[in-house]
Amino acid sequence: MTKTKQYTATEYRESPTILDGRKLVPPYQTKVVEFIELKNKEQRERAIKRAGYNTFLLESEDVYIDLLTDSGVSAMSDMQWAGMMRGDERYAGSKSFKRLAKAQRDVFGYNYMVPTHQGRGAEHIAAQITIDKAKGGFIPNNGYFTTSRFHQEHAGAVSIDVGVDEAKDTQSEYLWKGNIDTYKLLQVIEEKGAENIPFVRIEACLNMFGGQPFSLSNLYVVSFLCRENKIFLLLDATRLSDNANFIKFNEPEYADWTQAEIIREICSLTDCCTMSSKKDHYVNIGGFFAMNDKTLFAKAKDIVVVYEGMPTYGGMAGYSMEALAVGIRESAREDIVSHYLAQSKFLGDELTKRGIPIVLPVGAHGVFLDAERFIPHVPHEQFPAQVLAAELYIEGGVRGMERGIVSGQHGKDPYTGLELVRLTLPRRVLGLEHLIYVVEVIEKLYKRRESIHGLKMTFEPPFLRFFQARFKRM
Ligand code: P71
Repeated sequence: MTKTKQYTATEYRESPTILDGRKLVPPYQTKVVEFIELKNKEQRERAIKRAGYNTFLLESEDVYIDLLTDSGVSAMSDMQWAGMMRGDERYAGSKSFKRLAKAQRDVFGYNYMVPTHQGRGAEHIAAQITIDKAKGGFIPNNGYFTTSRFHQEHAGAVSIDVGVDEAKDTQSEYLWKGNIDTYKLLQVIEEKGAENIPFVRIEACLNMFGGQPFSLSNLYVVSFLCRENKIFLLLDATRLSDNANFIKFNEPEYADWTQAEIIREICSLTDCCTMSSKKDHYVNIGGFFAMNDKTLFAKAKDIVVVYEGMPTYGGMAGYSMEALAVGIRESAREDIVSHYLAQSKFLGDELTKRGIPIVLPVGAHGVFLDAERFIPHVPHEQFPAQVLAAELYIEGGVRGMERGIVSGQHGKDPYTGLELVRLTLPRRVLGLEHLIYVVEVIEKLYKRRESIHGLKMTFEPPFLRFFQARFKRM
């Protein structure tokens, strides 16, 4: 594995292009460009109205700077594109799968894997084979993710949040908001009984709370508790390389470890992982379910053939597996990951300097505007994060994603979660100039924040409603 140059503390401190110890200068140059265009304000007004004030329903040609997600939108490297030419598309026994399986073993270290079309495909299989529908059960999570919770509950279990309280306070600067509160976890184990817990799930760079990492010391305790109680520990390894990078830079005990070593250590403390490779493996599509247990692997193979495809391609083409195999190895490289984490930090710092309320500390994959503080006059029932995302689009053609009551509300429960607009940075795609433009747009919007009013929902789909819900202005 490539060892990257280690900078001394002084070298870091003295360079203006280094932020929080990470280099802002990209470790790449651009070989292909995609042109983008800013539509005028009237066109933007019309476009968002047509989209029912839901940024998921905008046409991509109407979007100038697309910060909807970091999923499937990274720029691939030349080596990934080159890999695609080697794709072995034969139905069974593909060489591309062997290269993917080897990359998985080298970087993450699990014994077995089944590829899936993306993360939720892996979540589906994991939930189906570990949860007994008749018996149900409880799944402690460091925080929920929409698709993960859906699959746990669809399979018959109840998801329980055992994350730390700091994660729910956007202004707490606690570095490890992705940690599991081990006291809460123990309480759930005692109350529900270990035999009623199909697995504990810990997500890397906890998405819904701002892309917040867990610490390795927390994982040691969680892993110990799971092993003592004979409960499977499942890692949602989406953005794992980002989490490992945070550990290297912020958890002093591991400062001398390479990012690759930290990734391996995290995986070795868990029993299996679900992965959406569309994020930090820089591919447009792909994911997998990996595990150490032979019996679990056998069950996964039984299910994958029904819902995805042969166990040697799952939901992927040979060429996708090749791009992924290369992307997995790139994700272990500290220079590559450090660069885009520095971009998130840059965007967050510039907004903070201007008094704009965001989730602190800045997490992995972008910056989250705190809509409750940005527009405190708009109540939950009028969808503050939804309207803020719509107004941001109108202001400057910047597309963010609602992460509030529309995506977070669960059944009839009163909503107690955060109201956030996620500005997600596609990896290796944008330059600092784009980010400066985004800062200017948000600053203008902040100045006219009192002119922003709430929305009314006019269409609500039955599942994962945020994807297709429609709204109108109050
Ligand atoms: C993101 C996504 C993609 C997404 C999913 C649902 C609503 C909106 C956007 C996907 C994740 C994720 C974590 C932690 C599993 C998945 C599912 N994130 N775990 O953030 O962040 O993976 O999309 O490949 O199926 O935009 P999948």
